[in-house]
Amino acid sequence: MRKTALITGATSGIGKATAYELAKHDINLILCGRRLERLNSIKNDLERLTHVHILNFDVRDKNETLKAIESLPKAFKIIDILINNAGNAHGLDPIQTGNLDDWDAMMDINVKGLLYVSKAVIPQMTERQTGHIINIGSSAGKEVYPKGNVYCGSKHAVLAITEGMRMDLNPFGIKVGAVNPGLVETEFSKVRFKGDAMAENVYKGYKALQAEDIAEIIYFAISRPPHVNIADVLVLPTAQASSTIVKKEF
Ligand code: NDP
Ligand code: 8X3
Repeated sequence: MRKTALITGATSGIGKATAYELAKHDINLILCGRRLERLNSIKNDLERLTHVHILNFDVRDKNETLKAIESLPKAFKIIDILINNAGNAHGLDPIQTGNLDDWDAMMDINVKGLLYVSKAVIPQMTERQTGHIINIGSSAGKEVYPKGNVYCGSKHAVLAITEGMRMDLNPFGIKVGAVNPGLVETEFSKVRFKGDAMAENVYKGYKALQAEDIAEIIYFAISRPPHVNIADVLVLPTAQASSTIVKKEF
């Protein structure tokens, strides 16, 4: 029987690449994001391969999130795979000059948004005693770097929540894991630096991971046999040894 996956942050980067990867493998898709035009265009593209439903909401809004997931039509009500991917860094500033709106955005989207979506999806998984949740963490969830303060804090929280979910959902046979990428060339830096040209330098001088690299790892994780749970993966570009060590050639 075909499975259904709900992907947050499916309009760009890792989430979008994951939608394309899963569609190739006959997985039905619920694609979420705020940019409706993009959701519609991805839906049009992928409907040749699989069944697609879009949900247009902001994960920061608790009520909107719960309502959107509640509104799923019958054919999409059973969610087998939840990929909590929506998120971004906002700013790269020392703690003493950090921007409160940036801090709110990171905690509200990366941490609380992930919780709201999970809260809406988990009950039908516990009821059916099956399901798979993959949270997109980061190398920043394993290691703090200068000026990374709140973003690193949000991703450390994602990893703690992932472990907590795995423990609490263990009696229900639900798989929970985290995929933690290092530097991936997406719109991430454009968002972090608010469109500043600086964003382009982040991926210069070395081969960064591509969104498709992460999408393939996510598919690998969800295609393991029932007794295998990929609990935690750290994946870096070959040029990256740690958050602060990247071999660049110009
Ligand atoms: P992108 O900026 O390309 O994609 C981010 C996605 O998140 C978009 O689809 C965006 O959709 C969605 N999103 C952002 N804010 C909200 C919101 N408030 N409500 C709903 N959706 C939202 O970045 P990436 O693909 O790189 O990032 C995806 C995940 O991977 C994030 O959790 C990020 O922290 C993580 N990550 C990224 C790394 C990198 O180097 N790129 C490395 C490690 C982890 P829309 O704007 O349409 O709502
Ligand atoms: C994204 C990777 O190093 O920019 O999570 O924090 S990093």
